[in-house]
Amino acid sequence: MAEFPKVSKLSSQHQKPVGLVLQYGTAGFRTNAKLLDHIMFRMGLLATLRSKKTKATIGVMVTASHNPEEDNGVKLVDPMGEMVTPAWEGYATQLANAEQDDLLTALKDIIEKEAINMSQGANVFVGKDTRSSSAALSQAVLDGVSALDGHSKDYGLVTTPQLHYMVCCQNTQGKYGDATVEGYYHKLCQAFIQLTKNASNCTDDQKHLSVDGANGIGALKLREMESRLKRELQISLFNDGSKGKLNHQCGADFVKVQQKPPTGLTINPGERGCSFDGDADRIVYYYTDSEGQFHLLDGDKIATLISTYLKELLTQAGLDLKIAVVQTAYANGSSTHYLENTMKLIVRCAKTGVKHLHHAAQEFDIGVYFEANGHGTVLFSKAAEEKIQQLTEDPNTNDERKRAALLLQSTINVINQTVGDAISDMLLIEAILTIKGMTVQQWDAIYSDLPNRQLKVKVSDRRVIDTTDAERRAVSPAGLQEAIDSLVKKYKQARSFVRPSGTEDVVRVYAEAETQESTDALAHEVSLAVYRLAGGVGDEPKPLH
Ligand code: 16G
Ligand code: MG
Repeated sequence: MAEFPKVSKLSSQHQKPVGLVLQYGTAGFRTNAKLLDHIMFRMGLLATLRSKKTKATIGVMVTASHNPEEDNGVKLVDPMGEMVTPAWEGYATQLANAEQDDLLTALKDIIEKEAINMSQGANVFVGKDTRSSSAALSQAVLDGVSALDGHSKDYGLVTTPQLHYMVCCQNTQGKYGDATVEGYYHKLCQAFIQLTKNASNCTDDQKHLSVDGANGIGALKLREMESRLKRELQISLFNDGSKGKLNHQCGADFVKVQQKPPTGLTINPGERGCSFDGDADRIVYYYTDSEGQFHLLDGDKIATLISTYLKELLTQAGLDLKIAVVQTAYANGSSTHYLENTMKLIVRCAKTGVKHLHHAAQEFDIGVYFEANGHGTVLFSKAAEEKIQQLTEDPNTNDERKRAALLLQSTINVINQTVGDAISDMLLIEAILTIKGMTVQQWDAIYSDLPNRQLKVKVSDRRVIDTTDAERRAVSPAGLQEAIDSLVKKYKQARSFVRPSGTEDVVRVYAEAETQESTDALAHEVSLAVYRLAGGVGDEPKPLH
């Protein structure tokens, strides 16, 4: 096999710190930016191999999403814009952790295992977020691609979903859209304008939305597209990165975890606002009522709004398509209950992490998937898209059915089906509220969340916890699930589960119940059970009150 002199030469400029071990986590590598130079170079190599293997364009996004500014990370994007397949996540970890002298061996190992034809061409799209470390790190990715003589295109500053979109457009020869930022704006804004143009009952007040850009890339990109929406949607953009620090006291993660508005954003009572995260693949909505009470509309509320709207349109269009909602164990029990029992929708539960939900949603004609934290999108099968298209062209369709089919078609175009996308989700939500003439309060009133609580427990090795049933039940350590079951029985409408985090060295505990008091008591008791049965370290968890 070849000796890759260029890899040897360039990799010496991107040396791995001896002994450093990092894992390709739930959504890529993520840690302090100072530790990532060699990882980026090697992901450039790996993306090039993946491109040769798939004979398609592969994406590499440099971002650490909602993490602090000092961190950075990298995500790999597969040909249809989805996240890289699990076997290659394993290769990513192997390649990342090979000591400097073993790099070529690790590389050859992957080439052999995957029987990669090295004379095949390669093409890699690279994007980055606004972190100060991102420029040098994305250059390291580009170096990795050139070390294997791959072709690369540097998109510079883009949101994570924009890069996913570019990859999909490129590999579908433009069928999904133009692989340019301009093409992305054009497709989404056109669809949004189509959707909202006939909504007569929308006042100027209702057209106003405050957006918290988390001082990140989403703010920059929203600024670029804002003028195209002006008449239909009036955006006030806060935390646009001009002064504040990325993700600091703002952004979707802050708002969801703290259950309070981001700093730096002012909205009047009753007005709606939304927050993006640091790479704009996540969104949550909120408002404050006249008593000053904060109301969060998270991924579960978003999934409910979208699936209800789609189901109504399918009925109006007379289309028999199988629609389902995919959630995770973190979905509020009230949302699941409402979707199953009132909306009569199919609901599936998947493991935490976008790739798992995405995969589950692909099994339906229309799969609406959202994590409670605001990651999500809608997938339409090819067959569903074709049926909708046919209906819009059918001369025998009556007006009501045609209108519904046209709305469905524009809905498909406003959605970024490759991955959850804060900008696209925002446009879809705004369009639905406009079409339905619905206020944020009415949306919020569809169902009431059960009180819930999340806690973290430190244990010596979180891998002792193994789960099943989409993380809803623990199979090890022995006795833990039984302990949780008997604690849950003490409270009304209660539910609780534990799982090892995929991004932090902790065990996460979730509890919900009829009242906040019983929820907090349950969360604490389950934390104690984890601490005692799964090797807790440090002080025992203390009661919340
Ligand atoms: C990652 C995932 C997110 C998931 C979270 C869980 C993507 C793009 N991101 O951020 O979906 O909710 O991990 O973190 O898939 P945890 O395992 O620490 O609870
Ligand atoms: Mg993100």
